[in-house]
Amino acid sequence: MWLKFGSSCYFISSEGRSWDDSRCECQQRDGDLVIISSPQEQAFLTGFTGAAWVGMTDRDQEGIWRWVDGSPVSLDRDRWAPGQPDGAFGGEDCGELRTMNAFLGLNDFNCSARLRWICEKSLNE
Ligand SMILES: [Ca+2]
Ligand SMILES: [Ca+2]
Repeated sequence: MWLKFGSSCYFISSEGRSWDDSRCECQQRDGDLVIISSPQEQAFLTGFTGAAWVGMTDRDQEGIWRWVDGSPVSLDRDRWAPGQPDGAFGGEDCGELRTMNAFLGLNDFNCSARLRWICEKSLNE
């Protein structure tokens, strides 16, 4: 499913893959996993799935979250699900967007989990 918001198009998958495989899928469509650069963009993308991969990781440096373009992820509590990122289960290095009753917002999760994903493609390029 493709959606337009602002100057980007977004693809929301119906199947689930690991974070790396999801990123490949996006790159094959000339996009990348979504970079959520504003609260408005996050609000728009919230609600389509229970959980979906987004383009952030702390693989390079544990606890330092960056988007796939290298920009820093906001540490604003309003953007993250309660208590996240928590590095649970020995380290969770990939980012997902959750839409669940008591678990709403960004979360760090195990990169090999198979989740749906959101790609972004800029209309300006
Ligand atoms: Ca981590
Ligand atoms: Ca977590």
